[in-house]
Amino acid sequence: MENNKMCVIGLGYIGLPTAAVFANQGWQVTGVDVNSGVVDMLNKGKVHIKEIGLEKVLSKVIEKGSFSAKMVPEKADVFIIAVPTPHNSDLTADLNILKNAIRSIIPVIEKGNKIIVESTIPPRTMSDIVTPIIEESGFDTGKDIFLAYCPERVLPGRILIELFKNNRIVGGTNTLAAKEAADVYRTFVEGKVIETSAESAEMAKLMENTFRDVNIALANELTKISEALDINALEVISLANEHPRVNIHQPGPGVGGHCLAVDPYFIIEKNPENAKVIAESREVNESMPAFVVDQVKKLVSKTSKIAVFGLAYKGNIDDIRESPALKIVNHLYSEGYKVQAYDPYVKQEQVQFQLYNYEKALRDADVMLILTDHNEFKNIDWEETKCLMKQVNVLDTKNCVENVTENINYYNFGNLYELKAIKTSSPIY
Ligand code: SAJ
Repeated sequence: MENNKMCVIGLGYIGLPTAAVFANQGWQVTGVDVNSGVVDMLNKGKVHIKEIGLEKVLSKVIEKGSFSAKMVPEKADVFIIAVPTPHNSDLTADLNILKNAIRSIIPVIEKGNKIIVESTIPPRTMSDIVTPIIEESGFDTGKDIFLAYCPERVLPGRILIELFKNNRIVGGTNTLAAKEAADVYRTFVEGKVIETSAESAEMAKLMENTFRDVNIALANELTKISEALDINALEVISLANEHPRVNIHQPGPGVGGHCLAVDPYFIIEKNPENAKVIAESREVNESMPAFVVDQVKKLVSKTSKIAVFGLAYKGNIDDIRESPALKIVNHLYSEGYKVQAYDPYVKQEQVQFQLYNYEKALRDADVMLILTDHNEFKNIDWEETKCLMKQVNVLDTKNCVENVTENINYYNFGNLYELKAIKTSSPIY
């Protein structure tokens, strides 16, 4: 392959798997990261992030000499930028890391190079922020440099599969740039590689996650309305979804993760006057942790012990970023509850409060509060639970328990209205 030198800036969840896959497909890849510890580890064939199959591919490409990690960028034909775009305290995007990454490649770029940004960014960032940085250094992005935006769409745990299989959107700052950048992905992507403008690609990426956030907000709002009107929200969702063109999402304790709970703000900041449904949806989803605590308050008095089951933002992973469970735990502590939190995937060093094992979490507890749909929580051993807990109240905010039996007090988002009848001013036991 000619013109096959690539430099990937940012060796995190997206950059590292991307660099490893390109290196395994015949590209000569230099991976760049500002963290010297990460660079040293990678050069020894050890990965710093958990992802199925990644270490194997990395060792292979290091052995065949097609990948090496460095702290500064080198000359290449293609540059891929995959650095984080965190948000500021006012929820606007902090683009400093992205700007520094672009500036870091300026000394090594040459006419004819392709620069592709994969980081999630607010709409118009390519034209309003990235393009000027490159043009100020004397290059004409209309003809010297091919500049494009290609959002990532992979799901942790399946990254190496999805990098090959998923369709990709490649938005150029002009049509030639879109084609040149798309051809880079066509060297290995099996899905469709669709060429478009940078603005459409930026907005499409954000709308994919915003679509989910808004739809989850609708399910959460339905839960609140149904609780007030004594209606089973979960039954309503499954009935409505019998319609061939309806797909109401599942309600829950809130929306977590580094995508759905963050990306909508990148749209809101650019056009708050019009982003009304998007902003309201964020508010509804952000209100869910308090709503869950309100249900706990109806169920048991404030001195009770709560066995919190699940801290990760979604099932079967250890990721706690933006997890609503953390907000709920902190809220319960501040209300005076004794919290005994357990998560089979999350380690003590990831959180500020004490973690318990399964048995200790349930011991003398008054409520089992399920906040994550881990597979481990689908079939609870009720006999053991009865021995450990003071009273078997279960509040399953993810509707994930499959073996509910009659002689436990089981609540999910379908029968919350039953809690209204319970008076917690005097303890119910
Ligand atoms: N959730 C609900 N109800 C639902 C579905 C999800 O409350 O019906 C909650 C989950 O519990 C979780 C949150 O939403 O707290 C987010 O979970 P998720 O699985 O929907 O999304 P992520 O953030 O893990 O991954 C998403 C994916 N995007 C879409 O499905 C549109 C993924 O493909 C993207 O790669 C990723 O965001 C990203 O990087 O943008």
